[in-house]
Amino acid sequence: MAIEQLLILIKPDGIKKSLTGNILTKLSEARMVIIGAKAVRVSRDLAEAHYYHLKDKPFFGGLIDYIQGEVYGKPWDRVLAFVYRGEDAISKMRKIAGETNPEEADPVSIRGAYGRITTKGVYENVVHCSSDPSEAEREIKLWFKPEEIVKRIYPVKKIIIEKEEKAVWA
Ligand code: IDP
Ligand code: MG
Repeated sequence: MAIEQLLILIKPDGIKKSLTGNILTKLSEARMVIIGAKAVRVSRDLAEAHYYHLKDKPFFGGLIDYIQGEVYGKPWDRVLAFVYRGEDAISKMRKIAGETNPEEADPVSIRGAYGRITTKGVYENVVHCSSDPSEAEREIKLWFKPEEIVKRIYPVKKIIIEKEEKAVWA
């Protein structure tokens, strides 16, 4: 038993199909706590960094287009990103998410219930779910800044940034 945290993304197909509520309800069965949450328009750099370990796969190009969501048009070209934390969070959440291939996933899992494989071969599997603690740490640090998470889960350092342009409420 270990306290873990992980990154969950509701991918653009989940948003377009209005599945956000259903997905969060299913995930809540694991009784984990949300410690970070936001909407993100995914840049190509972020998409490629997130899936860098798959860059040599034949489906990589389609996967990057999918996670960026531009094919779905506005306002669906975004994802919802969450950090969940709790006991054995990764295995519990992966079980609820289901297997990668939506056709092989348990039909009661999120991917089994809501996912599909497109005629172009893209696995539209509705959610991303980190698969081990080191992947989770890499992904959380890629998607979230320390101040966007309500708990100090990893060490931080203080730096002074001078002359940085930043938008504030007018
Ligand atoms: P995971 O999301 O279950 O951890 P990974 O192997 O890390 O699975 O793959 C990342 C994503 O890449 C998957 O969620 C899916 O969208 C896509 N993907 C994985 N394998 C295939 C494939 O064989 N064909 C098409 N897309 C795939
Ligand atoms: Mg993975």
